[in-house]
Amino acid sequence: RTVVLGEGAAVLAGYAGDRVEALLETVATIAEASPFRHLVTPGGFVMSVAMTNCGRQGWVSDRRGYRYERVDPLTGRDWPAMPELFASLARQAAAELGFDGFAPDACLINRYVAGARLSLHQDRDEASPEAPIVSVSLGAPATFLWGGVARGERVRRIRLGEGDVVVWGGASRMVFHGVAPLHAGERINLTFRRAAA
Ligand code: MD5
Ligand code: FE
Repeated sequence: RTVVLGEGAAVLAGYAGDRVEALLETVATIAEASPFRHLVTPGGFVMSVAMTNCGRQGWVSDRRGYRYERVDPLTGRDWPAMPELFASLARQAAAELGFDGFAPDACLINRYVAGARLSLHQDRDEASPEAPIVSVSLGAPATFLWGGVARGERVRRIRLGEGDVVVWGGASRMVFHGVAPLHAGERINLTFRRAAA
């Protein structure tokens, strides 16, 4: 089932289907090599969401700013490689919306526990904004906040559950978005991006 959110954006409900269990096992393996950690924003706040990455590029934040790095600053080693299971799911989901040939070089992995949230923001640290972003929800359900291309616009609330895949491309790529505080349980979100040109 596909729910169109806007131009270039849609929820593919349950799209991860029977791949969910293998995805979660793979996340655990990645986190053994590059553990989840709470990053600090440039403003000095500790993020409530814990993060790690896989792929050639990883998104990081510290007092100096937001950026992609080839080396995990926590371990001093490259981020774990992008598993084919991840890359193929992201490529297939993007193609459902007409974004053929999506080749993500970064997968940001977000872990939410009760109370964790992601405030309204745009994803603008990528050098290839013409590429979509694909997100995969695992574990506990969450309320996704979806605004407009300007910060003041009305925000819609969209419930995302396990196995739901969302593709954001085209005119929807730069919309403001966030995640409401998680009620209970644990939620993992995979976010596939094309970070380098
Ligand atoms: C999450 N993560 O559920 C969300 C899903 C992040 C982040 O926002 O930056 O890690 S990704 C949702 C997303 C990405 C890019 C564009 C849009 C949504 N959008 O246009 O709404 O942990
Ligand atoms: Fe985002």
